[in-house]
Amino acid sequence: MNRRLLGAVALIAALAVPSVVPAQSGGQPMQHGDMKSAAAMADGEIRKVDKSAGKITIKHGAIPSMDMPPMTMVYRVKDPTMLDAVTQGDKVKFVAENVGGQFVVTNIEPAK
Ligand SMILES: [Cu+2]
Repeated sequence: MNRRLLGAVALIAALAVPSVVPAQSGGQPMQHGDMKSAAAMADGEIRKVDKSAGKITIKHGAIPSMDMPPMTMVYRVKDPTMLDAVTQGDKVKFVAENVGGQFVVTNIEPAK
């Protein structure tokens, strides 16, 4: 058996093991089965909706996955029809992605 190949396989196996995230007090319980979207949702409040530009201003809480502290910022939206569902002042939960340096909201829903 090729030793270099074995080493590579071991490395890939090590990288595939998810890192252990310390439990945060006061956080919401993890939901198994839908971890992808559950982990990425951020809390926010709509400050401005610009339908013609396809942009939305959100005051949001910390987003650890994007290394962002709480702030108010402008996002583009993935689909302009998403802006029809929100109004200034709404409390929302949303998912954002960094696409080539631009922050794009890919999902948004009313906060309960
Ligand atoms: Cu931000």
